[in-house]
Amino acid sequence: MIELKYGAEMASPRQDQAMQKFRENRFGQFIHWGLYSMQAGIWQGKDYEFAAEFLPKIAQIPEAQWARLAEQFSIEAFDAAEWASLAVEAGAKYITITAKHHEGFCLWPSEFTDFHVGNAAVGRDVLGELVRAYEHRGLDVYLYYSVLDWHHPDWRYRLESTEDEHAFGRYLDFALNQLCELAKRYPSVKGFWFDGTWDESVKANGAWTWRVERQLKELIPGLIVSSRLRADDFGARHRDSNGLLMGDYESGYERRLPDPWDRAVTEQDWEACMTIPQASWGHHAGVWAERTVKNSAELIDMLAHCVSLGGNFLLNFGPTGDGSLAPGERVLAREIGSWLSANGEAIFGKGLARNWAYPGWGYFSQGADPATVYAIVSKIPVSGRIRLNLPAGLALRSCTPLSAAGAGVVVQELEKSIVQLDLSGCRPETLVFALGVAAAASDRIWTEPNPDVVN
Ligand code: JFZ
Repeated sequence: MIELKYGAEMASPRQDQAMQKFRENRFGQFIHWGLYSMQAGIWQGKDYEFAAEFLPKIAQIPEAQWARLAEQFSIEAFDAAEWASLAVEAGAKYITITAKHHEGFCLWPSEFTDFHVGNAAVGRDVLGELVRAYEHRGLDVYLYYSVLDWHHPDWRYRLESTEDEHAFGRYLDFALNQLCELAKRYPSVKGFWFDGTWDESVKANGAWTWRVERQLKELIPGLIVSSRLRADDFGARHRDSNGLLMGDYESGYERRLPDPWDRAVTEQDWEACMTIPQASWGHHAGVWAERTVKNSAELIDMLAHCVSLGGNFLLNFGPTGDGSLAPGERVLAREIGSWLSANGEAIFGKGLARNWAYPGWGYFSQGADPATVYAIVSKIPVSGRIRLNLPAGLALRSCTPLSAAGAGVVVQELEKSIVQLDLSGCRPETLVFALGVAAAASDRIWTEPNPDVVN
């Protein structure tokens, strides 16, 4: 073990109530919203085929010109209660909002900069409205904060001179002040999701990242902080130089999920974040983004995939620049929500089904009850039949579809631990459904390994 001052604080996952709540929530709504939402990936009529929140960099827009967009941020169609309603309809249990993205524009009236909603056309504390609206509907609120800041004059990518070091030192004070300000203004938030910490300048300041985590946790007991904040004494990120996870959960799964058989990820808490189009977090109005939009069956598959490996799924929404929700995203939210209202039992508070190998046609999940396993069927084979390979020593007791979609399932016990489910009678229009499988110790004990279980 290397001696570290600013390494991981814990060797194993937190078990306190706040962390358990994070874990049970499983499905969250990510919101990327800022000045970039108004431009929606388009500048002077040109569709920039890149993440909309990166437009000022991609289209090389001068900083001062970009900052003036705040004068147009009047968000007349914005209604925090309506956003919260949609999140509830989607079945989300928490929300992570971009308090400040790379552009530096703050959704709360910050004391430490003029570049905020209070000075924009809207002139209100938009973040405060969101925090209250979402909490009112029972959702946990997390704040996204980008340490990278394209607007602040003291931001540096790397530290090449003493002048850089002084400037960046001022920047870090500024960012810490803003973070403490957020914690004091919105003390009910459950956590912080950090971003923009990959540059050399931040990596050279592992001590600062350590201090930020500590101070925020002193201000808000039980606070949950993503691994993306941290660097250690040597600039190692997410994991310290000893390989231990920093922060409370791994937040590095971004637009990708672990392999569905990769059980190593279950050793810690983790969350994957995902865009609806292929690669834009901010609302993008171009055809480019529209072409790649995922459908609800794909997103539900991803949610189940995460849950089956003990992870959370944070699905991103990009509201438009006038404050209204994007129509296509409303539809998806409702479709996911209606699936969850029938099948949520297989998702919320569930995680790895320890003894059940990855089945290929979908995912297994399990909660505290060892006798019940959920089979989430998301890839029905052409044959219309799937196999349930039961762990050695278990026999099937019952198999109950959670929704009408699975009602036509026919259970055929083949031999020993192999059960076949014939799905040809299930409603063909339904692409994903969950079954509750109750398995009990078998009265027919066998000890030889099951040749059909692939390890
Ligand atoms: C970052 C942001 O740049 C982006 O705008 C968005 O907010 C997203 C959630 O986070 O983008 C990243 C960050 C990390 C990786 C990739 C994109 N990564 O580690 O692969």
